[in-house]
Amino acid sequence: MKAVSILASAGLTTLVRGHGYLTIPSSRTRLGSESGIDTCPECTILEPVTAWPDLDSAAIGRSGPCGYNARVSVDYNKPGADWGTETVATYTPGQVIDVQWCVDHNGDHGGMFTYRICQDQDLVDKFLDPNYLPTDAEKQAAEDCFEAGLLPCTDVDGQNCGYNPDCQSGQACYRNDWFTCNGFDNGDQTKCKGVDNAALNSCFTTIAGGYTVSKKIKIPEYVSNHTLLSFKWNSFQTPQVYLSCADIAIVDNNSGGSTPTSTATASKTSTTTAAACTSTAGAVSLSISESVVTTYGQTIKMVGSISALGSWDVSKAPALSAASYTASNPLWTTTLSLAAGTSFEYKFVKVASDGTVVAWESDPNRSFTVPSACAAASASTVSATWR
Ligand SMILES: [Cu+2]
Repeated sequence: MKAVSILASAGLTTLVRGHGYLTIPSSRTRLGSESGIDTCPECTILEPVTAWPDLDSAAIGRSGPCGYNARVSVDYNKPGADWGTETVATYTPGQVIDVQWCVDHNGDHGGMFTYRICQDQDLVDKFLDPNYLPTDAEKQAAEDCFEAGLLPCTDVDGQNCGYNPDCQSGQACYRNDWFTCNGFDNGDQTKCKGVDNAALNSCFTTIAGGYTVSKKIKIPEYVSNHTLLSFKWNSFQTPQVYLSCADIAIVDNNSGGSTPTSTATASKTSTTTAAACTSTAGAVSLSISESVVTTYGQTIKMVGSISALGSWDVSKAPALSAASYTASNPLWTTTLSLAAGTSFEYKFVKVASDGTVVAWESDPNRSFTVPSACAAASASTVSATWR
């Protein structure tokens, strides 16, 4: 009996040490808490991991970019009726927005945190399907993309972006693109609580009450009707990483509800996006790039389900250009003008100089929907890596 109770309390100690989660915009974790299925939203945690000083070194494994809460066995990488399948906020490209997370009074581990957006819609789509649980490999691929899509503190004009006082110059954590909590051993009002110095219970946690941690981020020049904002906190005190994500939309303000006819009008009056809209009314210019190593004589084509992409006939599919290709950045690019709102599936194919197919990309087909607004064209890109 004695041994059992010691084990039980040791386990409890581990669980009680925490922690934090994204609250604004409403993360899946917050929604899970508000719906009652998650009894400890601040416990969506990955441990033990090497969280410090190299902020990028921890493999995220099962936690994925949206987090896995082992306490309640909820995987937030899959949308769910209890934590949302729709977007909770709509932003515009380049907008500076307020974001907030909540740190528990009893688990303020200090450290650094960041917000990220992955601009590879194919990868993100795997996290938007209520009937599909991404594999660990897909979670890691998405995490790599989110890491590449870090939204730097320094992108927001006038925002104070300091270095973590627990971090020495030359260490991997000595960076101010991430946000930092205050120093760990400097008395009261420090650590993550010290960012806002907010009152206890200024946000909801289940263990000991929470403090808000507020920052500003700049939404990238990117549009998506449904994508994810991922929050990551690497703690300094413990080998723990916290991940949560929120379902958001990024749409161009100039575009809302435009028909092809009215977007043609809009293109004449818009100052920022007119150039992308000057072609055919209702057409959107798509910048395509595919990162793929080829050998001399090979060409990359983009073949797909619509006639502009050859209707799956490689001989009729448009070829990409190697004009930007270098050994260190093997990029094939092109620009396509497609009707707004068009949805299609596609793959990239390697074609030999005689036109025969050398290789198709692996399944499944990629998919894309051309933004329904002309004004979105300036940010319409398809950026992919051969698979
Ligand atoms: Cu903790």
